[in-house]
Amino acid sequence: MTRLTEEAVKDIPSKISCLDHELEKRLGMDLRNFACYAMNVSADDIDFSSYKAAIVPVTSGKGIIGGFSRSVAAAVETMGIRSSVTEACDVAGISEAFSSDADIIFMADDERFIALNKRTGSFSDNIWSTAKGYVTALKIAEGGLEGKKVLVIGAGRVGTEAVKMIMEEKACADVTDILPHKASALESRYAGVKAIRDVEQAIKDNRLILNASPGKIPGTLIREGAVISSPGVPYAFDDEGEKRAKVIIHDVLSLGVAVMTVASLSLSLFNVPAADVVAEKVIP
Ligand code: PYL
Repeated sequence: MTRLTEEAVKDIPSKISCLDHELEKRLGMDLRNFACYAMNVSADDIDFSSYKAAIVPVTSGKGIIGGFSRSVAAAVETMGIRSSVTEACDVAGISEAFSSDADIIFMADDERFIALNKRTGSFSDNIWSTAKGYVTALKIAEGGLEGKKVLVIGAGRVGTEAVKMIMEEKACADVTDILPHKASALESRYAGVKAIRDVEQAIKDNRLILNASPGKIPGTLIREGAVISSPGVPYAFDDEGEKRAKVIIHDVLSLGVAVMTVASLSLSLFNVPAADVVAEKVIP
């Protein structure tokens, strides 16, 4: 997954409310309602104001991304959950969060970004949540995916989760990746998935696209009326692509954060059996 940069996240806190309105305009739901829809729970069943979130900056690996924790806090706050960034980082930050009245603790290193629910001992994951968010956005924008074909660009962790979810929607997927063996691996794993080598032809051939890659996509390849859901960072599309597409759903962080927030809460709400759980039980 591409590592975000300070530049990519710097405007999120100041722009989060217009992102919320933008989502409402495009998909008919604000961030909170969209995330509940994606997780198949009713927003009325969650008292968001009764929760508190703590975001712990993590210095491991490539270190802290300036503005990342504040951006996560801004997205969670937009959903009606009081949020703050811990003073301390790493383990000291986790103990600060545990000793505070925070119910959900967010933390991200270079490999994983999780939301740990202190009340239930379960956690949700950003990769799964981002894929869930962008497949759901595609489904809403298209009015359903059943019986349709989606081109998934990028067979990384988000793209792979997205392929699984597209299959669960009774659709089929063409997958392409700069490393052909990654697309072929998905083809051999899932019936209904086809690995495609010629990405340019694939983009020309497909009206439904989920772009989970960091590459630029020339607008001249995009079909008129294409419906595109694009978690990939950096943003892939030029003016021509925006003109030709019916809709392009993209944001840098908030959609995945919103879904992972509801995913971490919904376990405490419905006590979902472990087998169906979207997150993993950390404390049996
Ligand atoms: C979660 C984002 C979405 C896209 N790429 C993922 C990424 O950049 N992961 C690294 C996050 C590092 C955060 C850093 C901090 O500021 O706490 N450890």
